Amino acid sequence: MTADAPHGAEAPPELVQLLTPEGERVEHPDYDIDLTPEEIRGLYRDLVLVRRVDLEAVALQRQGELGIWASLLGQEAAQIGSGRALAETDMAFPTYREHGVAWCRGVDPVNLLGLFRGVNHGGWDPAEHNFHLYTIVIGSQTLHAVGYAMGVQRDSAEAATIVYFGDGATSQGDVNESFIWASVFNAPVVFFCQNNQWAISEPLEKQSRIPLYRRASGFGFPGVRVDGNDVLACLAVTRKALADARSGQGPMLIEAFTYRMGAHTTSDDPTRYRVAGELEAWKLKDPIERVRAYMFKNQLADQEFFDAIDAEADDLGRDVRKRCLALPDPEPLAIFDHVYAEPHRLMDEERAQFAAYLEGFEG
Ligand SMILES: Cc1ncc(C[n+]2csc(CCOP(=O)(O)OP(=O)(O)O)c2C)c(N)n1
Ligand SMILES: [Mg+2]
Repeated sequence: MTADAPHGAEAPPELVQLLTPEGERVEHPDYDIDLTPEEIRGLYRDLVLVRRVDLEAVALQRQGELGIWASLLGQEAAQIGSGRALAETDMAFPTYREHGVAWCRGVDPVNLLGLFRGVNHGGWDPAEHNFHLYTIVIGSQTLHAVGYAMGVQRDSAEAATIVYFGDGATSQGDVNESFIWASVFNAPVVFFCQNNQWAISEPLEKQSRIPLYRRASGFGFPGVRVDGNDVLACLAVTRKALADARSGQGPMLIEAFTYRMGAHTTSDDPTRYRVAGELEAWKLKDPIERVRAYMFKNQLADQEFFDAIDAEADDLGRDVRKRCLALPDPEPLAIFDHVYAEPHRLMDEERAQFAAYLEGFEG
């Protein structure tokens, strides 16, 4: 604040929040949102259904039906809020945990399960859904996204790109390079960092001495920290950032402050490195409970609505499970099929070698 700022003017609160953990609607000077009861009910439905798909996937992994699963538990609001902010022509680049964003982009959850079951390499057409394939190499998708956004810019198209990454990813060179390119070329890209406090067993303190959103200023573009467990705030902040990007105002970093309530993946045991009290504290900030409380208080839905959503979630869980178990095993040689769009000599050689290896098992 400068010395001549008007009396009473205060810096905006660091964390953009529109819905408290108790379900109270609060105002923010820079961000607001006016949703119909129908739209609020739609967001609630998204949150519940996505959590149900996630729980089913964890159960399937535990039963040996998936090789691994990266749970989004606790991050539903960050993903649904930002995902529902996207226009159809916007493009999204996910990590491996963006099941909620995939849902918003119309990707069948069974495709996600197929990837973690090891029977497909993604299973959806990124161009059809404007949702890129999952990316495991930490942070690399930020460069792909900036390149894509620069292409959009050169086509003079009015579309924004959003790219998801974690708190740990902010330490990667790729992410920092992508910040530079985005800034210097004023690329229409929104960097959406889900700060879930952990990068496997590494806590946030090992990644940064300052709040992550403030990193953006060093690269020359704005950053904002939003309550990542508040679906309304995530929607409002992302909507504005995407609109700014589309209208030529360049990149923006959104830090969605949230918490990974589950393990890093089903291969991880968080009790080895974090205390139980931390999880208990974050359970009180649950992204779904606060919307439910808000809806109850303001009579935006009755018990019948909540029961119907629960029933729909159970049906979805059953359906996803059934279709996951019915996924056919691919031909072993199919692994070489979509590595390159066109025939490739190295692939041909490797396919031939692998075919000979497989033949060694017969007879
Ligand atoms: C380049 C690279 N280095 C290391 C890994 C192994 N790895 C997988 S997930 C992960 C942690 C990522 O943490 P964060 O960016 O916070 O995302 P989160 O999983 O918490 O959503 C690491 C180090 C990897 N996949 N890619
Ligand atoms: Mg993380």
